[in-house]
Amino acid sequence: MKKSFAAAIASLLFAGIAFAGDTPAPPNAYLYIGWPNNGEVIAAGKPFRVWFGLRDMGVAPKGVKFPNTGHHHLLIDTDLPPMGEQIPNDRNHLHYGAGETETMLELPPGKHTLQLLMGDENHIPHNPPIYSKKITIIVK
Ligand SMILES: [Cu+2]
Repeated sequence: MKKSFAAAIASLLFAGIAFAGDTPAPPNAYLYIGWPNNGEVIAAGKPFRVWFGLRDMGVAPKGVKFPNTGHHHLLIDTDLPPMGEQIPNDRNHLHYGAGETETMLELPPGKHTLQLLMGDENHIPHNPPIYSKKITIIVK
């Protein structure tokens, strides 16, 4: 009994260290993709606008430490990255470090997933992490 309680505490501590950054998220922050909608069919061969929706949290550029803010990351065709470290910077993880709240995107024909994830001034997800639902779009 005593041992399992200790193990539970240890696993909670481990989870806290491994799966979240140090920057607190505002309590009611809500992140969503304003457009496209889940299941949207998009014309191939031309850029489309992705609108980043965020409530009860502010946007600040990368490198700027200010309470209750972060900057947007768009995850394309990938799952959420590890929450305790810097969000990767590659073609599947786009950073909007200037404080952008929308972007133009062009994707090859096919099914794609989009998901937003907030990162702090050092590109590390907040605690708890603030991310949107993952949506699927069809480009054709
Ligand atoms: Cu970033």
